[in-house]
Amino acid sequence: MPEAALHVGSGKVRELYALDDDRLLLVASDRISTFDVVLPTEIPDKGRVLTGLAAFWFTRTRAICANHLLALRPDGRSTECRRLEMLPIECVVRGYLSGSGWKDYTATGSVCGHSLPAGLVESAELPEPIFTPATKAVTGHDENIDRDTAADLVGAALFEQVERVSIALYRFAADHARERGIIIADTKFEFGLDEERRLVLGDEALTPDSSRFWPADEYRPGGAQSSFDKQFARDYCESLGWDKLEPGPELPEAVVTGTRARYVEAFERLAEIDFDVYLADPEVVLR
Ligand code: Q0Z
Repeated sequence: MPEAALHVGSGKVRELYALDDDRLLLVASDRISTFDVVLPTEIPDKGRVLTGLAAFWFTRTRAICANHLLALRPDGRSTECRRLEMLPIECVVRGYLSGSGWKDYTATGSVCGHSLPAGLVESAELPEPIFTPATKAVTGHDENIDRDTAADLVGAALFEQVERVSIALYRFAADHARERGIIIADTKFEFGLDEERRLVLGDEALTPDSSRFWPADEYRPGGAQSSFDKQFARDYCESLGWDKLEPGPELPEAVVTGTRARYVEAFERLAEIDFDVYLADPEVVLR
């Protein structure tokens, strides 16, 4: 727990503290959620993997967009960030048809106003990545919105900018990941404005918690894909016949170990840094 910092928010698996008027501390726990339920068993170092990956991407995407990262703490799970005025939309980019994108496509043939070719199968790669904004739901699930609704929420000029920047960030990361055997099927960005009202990338970006990571060697369009990071935990939970209501089941040691190994593997493949090297000196991802 950080000292002399006010707790200002809790996510399912993260905590947010105010350091002063201008700075926040974002702390990633080792909690894991499956089927939207936080499990009682933690995955050791999961928060460090996500924090390290986000800091890696922030460092490498600075030319595409400024970001909120100020410092990475020696614990490897806490980042000091600039406090921003966050935009009221979730900036989702999809390169593949999955989740709510697939659901909307089967119902209407389009996703957030993007009319898509007929005959696409579940998990199909899209001809081009699409920007599919969503509202920020306080409880329950974010709701996909069309371009006009999103533009009404942030203004037309800012909408055009977040769409262009989001797609550029996704293309950069998805190309990098694909060359290393990971498909980033979709991802969610959260942007804010700084004191000069410049667009700044905030929150946690391009991690397996804010994105769908799929193992490229197992990619088979025409059905759901296995999750790079959470598949062991999901399969175990499914094998119990759990009703997916709170509380979730405890995970056995083998599932914990296997899941931790997948997170570490994602970090090492994408950052090309040994995770032990990150643990010894987290700032390696900033160079
Ligand atoms: C992020 C969240 C979490 C609960 C607010 N740089 C920023 N400036 C202003 N606000 C935020 C950020 Cl990152 C901000 N969230 C999401 C994160 C726990 C909620 F760790 N909320």
